[in-house]
Amino acid sequence: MSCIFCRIIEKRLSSRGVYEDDRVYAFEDINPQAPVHTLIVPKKHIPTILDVSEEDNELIGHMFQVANRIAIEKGIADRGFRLVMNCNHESGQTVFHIHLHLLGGRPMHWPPG
Ligand code: DGP
Repeated sequence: MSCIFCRIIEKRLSSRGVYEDDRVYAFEDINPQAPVHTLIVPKKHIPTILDVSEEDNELIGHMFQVANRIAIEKGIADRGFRLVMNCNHESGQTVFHIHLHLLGGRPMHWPPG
């Protein structure tokens, strides 16, 4: 198992967990870009957005529900937050197991860098 996020999900690598159920694991990003920077990761290994299929529709929706829940729990829902999912190299994707970045706790700028 060479995927770093699969190893984190399997608890072979340590992480600071925020939420877990049978379909997703959410943990704090190791290199936070904002006061809140949590990664919502499906337990199913899906390398990129391009590999998402119709059978994943419910899973992807669930990831957004989990992000909402964490945003509320961390007190950033009303202020606002950003959800980001990178795809392939030019976007900045470095881990090829899809993950939703939940970013908040400071003003976000647009366009992103
Ligand atoms: P992306 O660039 O979109 O593929 O985001 C990958 C994120 O994963 C990046 O913000 C840093 C984070 N990350 C990489 N390795 C680890 C790790 O071992 N532990 C944790 N907690 N986060 C990691």
